[in-house]
Parts: sequence; C-alpha cells; structure tokens
Amino acid sequence: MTGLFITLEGPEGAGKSTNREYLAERLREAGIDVVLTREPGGTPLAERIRELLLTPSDEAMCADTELLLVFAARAQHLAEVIRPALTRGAVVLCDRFTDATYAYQGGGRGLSQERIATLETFVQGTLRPDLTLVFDLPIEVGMARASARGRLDRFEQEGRTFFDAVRRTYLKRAEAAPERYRLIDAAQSLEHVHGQLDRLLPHVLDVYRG
Ligand code: Z5A
Repeated sequence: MTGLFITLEGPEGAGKSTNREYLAERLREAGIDVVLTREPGGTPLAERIRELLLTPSDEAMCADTELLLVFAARAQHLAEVIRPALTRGAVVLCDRFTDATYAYQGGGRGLSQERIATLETFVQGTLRPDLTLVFDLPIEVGMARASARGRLDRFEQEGRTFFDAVRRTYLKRAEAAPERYRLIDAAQSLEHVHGQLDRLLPHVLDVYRG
C-alpha cells in the first residue's frame, strides 16, 4: 500500500474532529488526495453499528459485546474505505481507530490488552497506522467541552475514573512507541493547536513522500 494512514486520538472533547478538518485542508493545499473518515463508522453499515454503540439503552451492553461491535465496524470500514484509499495512494485521516479500543475497552472497561491484540491481528492483519496524533488534555476540560454540546452519548455518561483510565492508556501507548505517536497539547486555544499541527506538517509530508 502506498498511501499514509494517520489516526487522531484522545479523550472526548479534545478537538479531534475540529482539527481533522484543519489538517486535511493543509494536506490538500500540498496537492495530496485526502480521505477523511471516522470510527466507529465510516461506511453506512459501520455507521449503523456506531448507533448501537453510542445510543444509551435500558439494556446494559456487556464489555465483550462492545469490543466485538467495535471490531465488526472496523472490519467493514477497512474493507470499504481504508484499504482501497491506501492502495490508491491517498492519505487517510481517521478520527479514532484501534488505539481507542485499547483506551476505552482496555483502559476504561478493563478488558485485557491481549484479547484486544488478538482481535486487532484478526481484523487488521499487519495494518497499523503510520502516524497517530494524540490530542491530550485534562479530563475536566474535555468533559466540559463535550457537555456544552448537550445530550451525552453512552460513553460520555461514564464517570471520571473511566476517563482517567482512557487518558492514561493513551499516554502510556504514546510513550511506548514514540516513533509512531505525536502528542498534541489540546488544552490550548484552537489557534495554538493549529500552530502545533503546522509544525508537524513537514514531518507528515516527509513520511508520505518516503
Ligand atoms: N470508541 C470506543 O469505545 N472504542 C473504539 O475503538 C472507538 C471508539 C473507535 C465515539 O464518539 C465514541 O466511541 C468515543 C469512544 C468510542 N466516545 N467517547 N467519549 P464520538 O466520535 O462522538 O466522540 P469523540 O471522538 O470523543 O468526539 P468528541 O467528543 O466530539 O471529541 P473531539 O472530536 O475530540 O472534539 P471536537 O468535536 O472537535 O470538539 C469538541 C468541542 O470543543 C467543540 O465544540 C469544539 O468547537 C470545541 N473545541 C475544540 N478544540 C478546542 C480548543 N482548542 N479550544 C476550545 N474549544 C475547542
């Protein structure tokens, strides 16, 4: 595959969606074919699975069901969107991917990293992101941004302990593989976050152009 697979990660309200658009714009200005997508979701079927995952329900969803749904959506997304785009040489900018599974289902729900790794290999083979931007910020700042939007989804209804574990997992993974991860200080103003992305752009273009 000749494209570049970039994922954006971080706790809720970190600004991934907002900055995904900004980064896409900068890359397009450089003449690059960019595919913007998100998880869970990214295809009609995967978006239906997203609805199941995000909509609060009277029946509690067990952690294994959640994990399998996340990977079911991912299998569809990889087959329909991500792999074809990478094969034709595009940059894929994906709002969340398997690091979110390690952070939410692993850190948050307490499922074992080994079980997640088994599914990761089953669904993705050897495919991993080339670069992962972790938008990091104090949990209370992200929660305040998310709750200002109104109704909370199934994940957003979780408490502080859950989100602390999510953030810790992201930071641990970034620390363990600095060649793949870049930390973005997402607590700063949008202007400052854009500045951090601008400084990262030459690195992204270098990796893309080999
Ligand atoms: N999930 C999972 O459990 N396992 C998995 O494997 C995967 C996902 C792939 C997806 O929900 C949920 O699925 C997610 C994890 C779970 N749950 N949570 N929580 P989502 O896509 O709806 O949730 P999200 O990814 O957390 O989106 P978000 O809350 O919208 O966060 P964001 O995209 O990082 O933030 P944003 O929409 O760009 O910005 C949020 C608000 O803050 C917005 O009003 C912005 O204008 C504002 N903002 C952004 N940046 C700034 C700065 N720098 N200053 C001030 N205000 C800002």
